[in-house]
Amino acid sequence: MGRLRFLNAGESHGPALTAILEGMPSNLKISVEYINKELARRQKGYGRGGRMKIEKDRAKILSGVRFGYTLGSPITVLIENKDWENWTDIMAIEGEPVDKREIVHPRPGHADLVGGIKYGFRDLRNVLERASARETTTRVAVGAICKQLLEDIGIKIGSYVVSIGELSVRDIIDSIPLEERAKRAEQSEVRIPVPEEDEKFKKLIDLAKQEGESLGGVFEVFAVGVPIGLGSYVQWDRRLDGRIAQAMMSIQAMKGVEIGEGFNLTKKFGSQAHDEIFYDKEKGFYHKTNRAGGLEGGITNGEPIIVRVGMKPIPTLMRKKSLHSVDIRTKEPFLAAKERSDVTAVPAAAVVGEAMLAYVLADAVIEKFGNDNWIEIKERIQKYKEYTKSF
Ligand code: EPS
Repeated sequence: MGRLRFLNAGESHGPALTAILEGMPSNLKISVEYINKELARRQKGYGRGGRMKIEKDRAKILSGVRFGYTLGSPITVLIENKDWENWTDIMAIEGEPVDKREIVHPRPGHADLVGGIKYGFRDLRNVLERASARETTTRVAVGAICKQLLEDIGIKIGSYVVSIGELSVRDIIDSIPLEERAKRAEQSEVRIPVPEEDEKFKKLIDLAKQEGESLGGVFEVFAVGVPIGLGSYVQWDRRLDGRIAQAMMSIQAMKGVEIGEGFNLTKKFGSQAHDEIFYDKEKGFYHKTNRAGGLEGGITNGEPIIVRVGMKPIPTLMRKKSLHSVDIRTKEPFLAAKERSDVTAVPAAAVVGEAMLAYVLADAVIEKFGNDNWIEIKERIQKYKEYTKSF
């Protein structure tokens, strides 16, 4: 089949979250510590709620890895929900509910109402448990495995936040190289590439918290060191830009994806919108600009892949006067349910975005170069890189 795939399972307050990643080649070195570091990165960010104080996400590998190397068989990752011990009654696998309270006031913007109607639930907890962004923990674990494959062939992925609410650093980061932006973002409590601006962002988040509000924002994810030729133009569902957009939009609360200069390109004349082609014996084919964000014709062009993703504010509001909703039993107007939640999760979402990009790129690498034995695949990639230079 030559493609990677993963499934995940688990409810937000169930015993654990699991993922099965299938299609990884054999003989790839995997570090569990690496996965755990990525999981910790996802848990950070100013503006997270109480749940992150309870959890210390750690990955347990149940299959597919032996003595630190992949076997080529499905890799199962398990992450326990520490909070489960507080939910054993409400989330019991068998028996009758002890706590008779049900969630009947759907939150506008959440899956609550549509999920309840679709699956026929009178207790909307049955929806929110799976719709929750808690699920992204497993995406980050899978992404961390994919990142290890990519790094072994020189592909690095990073991210940073460019705006939260009305506050933006987009105009002041132009001169900072991509990898430096990510490095600096690691020092920032809100993942911005200019940590000196943190206080402004934190004040806004504090204000939102005081008001019982939530905030969205924009983050950018990039990949450097990507060879020319991943993805394809020959069929719609093989176009890599489309695959990246789908992966990003599938993250909870995402409402927009741009690649490269994205919507800004629509305002320019053609002569100002494209990246001219140059050749150098050492570098091979290259561009001096990267407006296309590393993708032309659904194929990587060797320049960094740049993806910009827009996240809406989290639907759970702690305001006294919450948003209008309807009691699903009585059909009377009611104010939406309040649940413990985050004020903002844009910094964490950026880390999830990295994981999704890592997955899509690892999939594209495997699609192009095969998925049996990583040692053999790496040799093939090396030869291919020489070919693209001398083409
Ligand atoms: C999250 C865990 C959740 C939320 C958040 C993300 O935990 P809990 O619901 O127990 O507080 O903090 O999810 C949402 C905001 C949502 O609407 O789903 C996590 O692990 O990232």
